[in-house]
Amino acid sequence: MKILFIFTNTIFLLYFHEGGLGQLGTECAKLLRKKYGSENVILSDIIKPTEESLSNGPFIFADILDFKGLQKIVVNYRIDWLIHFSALLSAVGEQNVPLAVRVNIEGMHNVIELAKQYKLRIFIPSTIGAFGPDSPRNPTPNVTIQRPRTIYGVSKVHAELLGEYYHHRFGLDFRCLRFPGVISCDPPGGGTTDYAVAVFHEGMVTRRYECYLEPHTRLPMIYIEDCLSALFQFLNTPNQRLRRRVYNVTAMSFTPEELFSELKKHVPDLKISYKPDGRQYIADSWPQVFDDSDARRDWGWEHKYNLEKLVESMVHDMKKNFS
Ligand code: AKB
Repeated sequence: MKILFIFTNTIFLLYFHEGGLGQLGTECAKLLRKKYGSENVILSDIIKPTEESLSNGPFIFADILDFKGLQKIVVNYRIDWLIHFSALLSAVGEQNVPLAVRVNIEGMHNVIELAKQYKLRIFIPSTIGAFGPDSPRNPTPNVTIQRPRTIYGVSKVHAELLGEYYHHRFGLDFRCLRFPGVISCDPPGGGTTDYAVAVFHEGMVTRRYECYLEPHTRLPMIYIEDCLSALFQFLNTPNQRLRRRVYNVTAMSFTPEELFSELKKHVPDLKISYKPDGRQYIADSWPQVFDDSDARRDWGWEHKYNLEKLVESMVHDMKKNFS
């Protein structure tokens, strides 16, 4: 009975550039392992894991571009739930569009087909980056115009639509949350919202930070704990309560200036300068305020962290982790 439970509840986390061992994946695996047992959550990547990631539970090599290899894993480990974080994020995707197409689009084709063939439940995150300059920016509703101008955004709209299609056409249990910038102690991974992570890493050590976005650039954000709660709650919501497969979620919206002034309450000698680069163009096309009322109504989503609590918690964790 127990063994059956283990196999039928095995969760499979895939990672390429941002995922299993990336900002979301590591933390997500910790949470799921606590809830479902370490052995039931398999973390995967194509890069060498750290000692820490190996100590928490099983880890295997998996390449999302190798469909046969993925089939073998699903069969051998009797996987029944797939969480697919693999993606090149917005800024890094613009630097290597062909690779972003392979990882974000071809990789997604592989995992969705795998999920269909083996009747796996599948979660794929989307992003505020799935919107573009033609979308309403304040607030950005769940259903509206989506014409993103980054390959990352284009690949995420594609994933949302293909996932919905597989759900309606083949009955696939596809679920997707559109996340805003996620803030955690893990190092930033090539996104446009990363300044809000980097300022803690660089600013708290060197007492200086050069921001690549203009001071008034407002973007939606969420603290990692809230992000994981949203994910966990959403994954566990019964199908009949979901009115859609793709939901916006968020916790707050702030500008670099607002974040830095909150951080200065803890680090008064922090010196900030601004040198906007190409990421400004991306940020200017994204939502400023994200409307997640559908998630709040349908499955009871509620955030706990506002800007003040987020900064307090980040400062505390950074001091603990890096002292
Ligand atoms: C990025 O900035 O690319 C990501 C995101 C908002 O999806 N953090």
